[in-house]
Amino acid sequence: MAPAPSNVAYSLYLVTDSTSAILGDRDLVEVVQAAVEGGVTLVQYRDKVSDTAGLVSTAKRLHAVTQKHKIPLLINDRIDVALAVGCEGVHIGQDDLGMCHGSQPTRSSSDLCLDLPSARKLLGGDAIIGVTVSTVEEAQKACKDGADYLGVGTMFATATLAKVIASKTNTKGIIGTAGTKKILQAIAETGRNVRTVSIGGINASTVQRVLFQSSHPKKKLDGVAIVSAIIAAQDPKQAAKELLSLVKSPPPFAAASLANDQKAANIETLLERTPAIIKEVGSKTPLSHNMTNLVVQNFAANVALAVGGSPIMANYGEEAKDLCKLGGALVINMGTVTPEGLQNYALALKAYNLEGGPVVLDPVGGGATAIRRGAVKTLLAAGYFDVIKGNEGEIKTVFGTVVQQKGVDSGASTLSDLEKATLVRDLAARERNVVVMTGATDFVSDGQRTYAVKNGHELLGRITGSGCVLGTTISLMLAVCRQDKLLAAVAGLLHYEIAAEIAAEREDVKGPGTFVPALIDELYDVQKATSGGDISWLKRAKVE
Ligand code: 3NM
Repeated sequence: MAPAPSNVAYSLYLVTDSTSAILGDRDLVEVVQAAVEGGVTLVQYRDKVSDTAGLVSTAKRLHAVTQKHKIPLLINDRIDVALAVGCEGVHIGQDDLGMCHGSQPTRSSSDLCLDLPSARKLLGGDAIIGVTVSTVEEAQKACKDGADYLGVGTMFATATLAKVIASKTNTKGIIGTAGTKKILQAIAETGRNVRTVSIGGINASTVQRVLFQSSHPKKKLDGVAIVSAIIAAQDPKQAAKELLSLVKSPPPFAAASLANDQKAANIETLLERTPAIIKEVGSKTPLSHNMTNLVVQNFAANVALAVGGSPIMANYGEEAKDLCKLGGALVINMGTVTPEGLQNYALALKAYNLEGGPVVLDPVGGGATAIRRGAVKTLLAAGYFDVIKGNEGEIKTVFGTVVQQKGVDSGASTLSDLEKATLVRDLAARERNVVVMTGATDFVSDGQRTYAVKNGHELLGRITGSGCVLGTTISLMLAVCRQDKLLAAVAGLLHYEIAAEIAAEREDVKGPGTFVPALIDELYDVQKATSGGDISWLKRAKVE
């Protein structure tokens, strides 16, 4: 017996595909059997090509497999097939809710695909009925109509979807982890216990991040639905086994995080713990792997050295496979972005994510051109960033607000301090990371703790790359403090901005030109002093 609807495990939901591009010339039932042996917890038979007799015959064979393993079998859209087979339920795709009869070549007017309430009437209260949703409104309606679970998507662009629904008129949007989180929140607010899986482009390298980043404090995904990463795998059993074990463990970049009650809970603890981090950078000289723009390469390498780290300016993505194992951190700075550069960033990001090595995103000039807005989206979909650091224009762009930056300048601020703090907090909560927004006052948040740092100097705005090298500084702090990323970001901000203040006050600093070498000197001095136990510079800290 398959479990009752309320006890179904949604962790690893296999959705089948019968097109040769994915299945090849293999027998679908054998592939599904292998996947079920590997640990799939639920199967949906989705076949847009066979006629009704073929569907019923294959569904019966599949049902024999799933029954043996005591997991449910659902049929995509075709209630008549589910009834004929006596399986556990159906999945109703949004595209099918409004166009049940006859618009697809293989579908005839006698095929039975219905809306949810009608399906429920026919199948009864014990049947499992799921619906595909890609918007908050669709999710709210499906919850109200009594869905047992929702397939939330499309997570990432997927070749499978393109092939499967190419003939449909209503193609769905790519909603990513941010869109999924909004839907989860809306479901939580309905007060109904409707289960959820994410679908679209999910595979072994994305699954943990999907579960981690989509998660809303009030509702998590119950699992993931997968087509090609299992059906098209050479060894579907092994693929399912690996995916199930990934679903059940946190991603490497989250594994090291301290429990909330162990993190620096207020300004006093943040300031107290800052010197130890700076000192550790000095003693460990961690690697700061910079994939950065043409303008600041030399400056960033000098700053990394002055702060106590060991820089490498490696823009070739393949190198990250080795570099990510050296205990350092990566900075992806998308200034002077090129198509090839973007591919390299995505490769490196993946390597660091797999290893759990911290990554800083600096979305330089993200709101300046359509290409850079696109690059921001590509990078956010490509992997997880532990810290996103940018000016107001850049952070707004990452959040999804359309702004027009003039080059890499932030542009005039349109936000009050409270609005800035809210933006930074909301973006950090959405991405489940740390966001730093620079300006006259810098704002930093991990979605729960939000601080304003009022250190720094006007001369930082008069030299090129001052924001970029802050990213490099923060990367070094992150390399030694993975457990509390907010603390690492604050330590980096304070080291950098207070050194800038001290440099700007020096008598030999006459303007931007003399400020640059003085800044490098003072970054070095703050490191040296702190490592020697002198933390008097920290008295200048203005954090609130
Ligand atoms: N439905 P893969 S995405 C069947 O967004 C299906 O509703 C989707 O295939 C939706 O795991 C999709 O190979 C295909 O990316 C998912």
